[in-house]
Amino acid sequence: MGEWVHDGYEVFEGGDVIDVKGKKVLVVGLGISGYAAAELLSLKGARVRITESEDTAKLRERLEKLADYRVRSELGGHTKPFCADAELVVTSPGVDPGALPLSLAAKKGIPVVGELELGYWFCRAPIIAVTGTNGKSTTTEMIGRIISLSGRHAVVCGNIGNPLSGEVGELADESIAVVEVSSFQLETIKRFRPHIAVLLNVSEDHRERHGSYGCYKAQKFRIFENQTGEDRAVLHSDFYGDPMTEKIKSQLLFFGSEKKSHTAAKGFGMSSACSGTGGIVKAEEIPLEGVHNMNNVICSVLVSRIMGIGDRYIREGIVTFRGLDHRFEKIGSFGGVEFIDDSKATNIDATRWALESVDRKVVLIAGGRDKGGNYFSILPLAKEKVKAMVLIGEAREKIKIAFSESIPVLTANDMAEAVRRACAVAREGEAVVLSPMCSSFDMFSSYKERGEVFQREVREQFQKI
Ligand code: UMA
Ligand code: ADP
Repeated sequence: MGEWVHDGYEVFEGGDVIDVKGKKVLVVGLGISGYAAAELLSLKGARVRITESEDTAKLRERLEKLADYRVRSELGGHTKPFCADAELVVTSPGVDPGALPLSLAAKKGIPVVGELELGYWFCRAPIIAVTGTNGKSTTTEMIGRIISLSGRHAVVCGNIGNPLSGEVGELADESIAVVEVSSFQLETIKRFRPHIAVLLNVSEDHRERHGSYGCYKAQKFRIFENQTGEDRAVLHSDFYGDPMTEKIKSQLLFFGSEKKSHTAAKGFGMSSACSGTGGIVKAEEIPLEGVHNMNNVICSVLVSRIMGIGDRYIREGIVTFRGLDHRFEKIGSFGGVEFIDDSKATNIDATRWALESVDRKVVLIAGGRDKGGNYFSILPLAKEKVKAMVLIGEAREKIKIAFSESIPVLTANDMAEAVRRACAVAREGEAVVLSPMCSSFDMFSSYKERGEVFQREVREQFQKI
């Protein structure tokens, strides 16, 4: 694994040596990424400053935890004088590239990297990186579990809610970092080079940040950008023949539960494709439900096999994994109505898969903060599967335009009202599904809180009866 060991700095094209020791480094944002980056940089001897646009008790508490490191900070806004004289800027994924500290750095030619890139510089372990519009967390978690079951030390981290920078201290040469990677993070990589890079799927998402589908897809493909012939690129067979796939320099492997993977196999030899679980586990033994999850399982089998993990561990990892909370999570049947919490469906395609996976008529609770997607794209399926919709949040009027001519659409001011209205419409043998197609930030702190409130309201409804 020697080639994976970094010495803590990188030489960029153009000759800039980013050895952080003694360097003035500006960290932008004090979320979990900024905190982990600031701590890692301090431990590596950098002179750290943090600039943060908000000023809250939580942020002050977080800053307090960095007190031992003599970090300088400004909360409540980014100011020019504070951000001006950095030698390196480390940004957080949620910070827009146009934000003042980043535009200032760009003007002055100061290198800007993201927290993921920083973590990579100091990561001694090989990296399995997983990206895609949907299924990242599920697949990352499943791969991590399988590797752990085999007895190897694996750390699941990244966009899943656990920054790589905060984990590098735990990772030894023989460990494996299984890293969920978002398009926001890929936007600010320079040398990030995973040993195995996975692309699960790409569909319309994050238009508010990337502007167009093309730009978003291009960011996703950056996961392969620094790979060489020694590395592996694992892609869904949908990407077979895609002009962007053809630019990848690492060894290509395809997976997929559809016929297409056989076409891919023809091009690359059967050993390069995986169109099933290779007999390791039967479909009926897999606790995860839905066609979409089958893709995640097959991908995990392929990645585990590349890593040389024995079939019994792969099997055990799959048959014991019941899925993550708020992802197509069946929370129970009340009065013959099935309730499903799919709060993590923050884009249209995730909801499409949820509808595909329910074999009943659905009362769909959707809405939240719009991300610029085209809701009409799901209309044909919705006409077939959705009995009625209950819309919440900022996007409800926009969503209503797409569906109200074909499907009964109700609106609600909060989750309690949405659940009440959905329960009034749903009949025995049907399902109430929260699958919002939108982010949660207009009404909740996260998809997690949204899902928890939904589950609480469902239980309250049925206690009253
Ligand atoms: N901030 C500024 N200036 C700005 C904008 C934001 O200072 O111009 C500050 C905010 O006030 C806040 C901090 O930056 O205090 C937030 O930074 P952040 O948004 O990057 O959030 P983190 O807490 O660091 O969490 C990030 C990811 N968040 C985003 O990408 C928006 C988390 O993914 C991820 O788990 C975490 O890093 C660890 O890697 C969340 C997410 O929604 C779950 N990801 C998107 C997705 O999955 O679709 C990409
Ligand atoms: P991510 O981390 O990419 O957001 P998650 O595993 O958290 O992915 O799942 C997010 C949403 O996408 C959930 O609604 C889930 O049911 C759905 N989903 C999971 N895997 C896939 C997939 N392979 N294709 C499409 N949708 C998926």
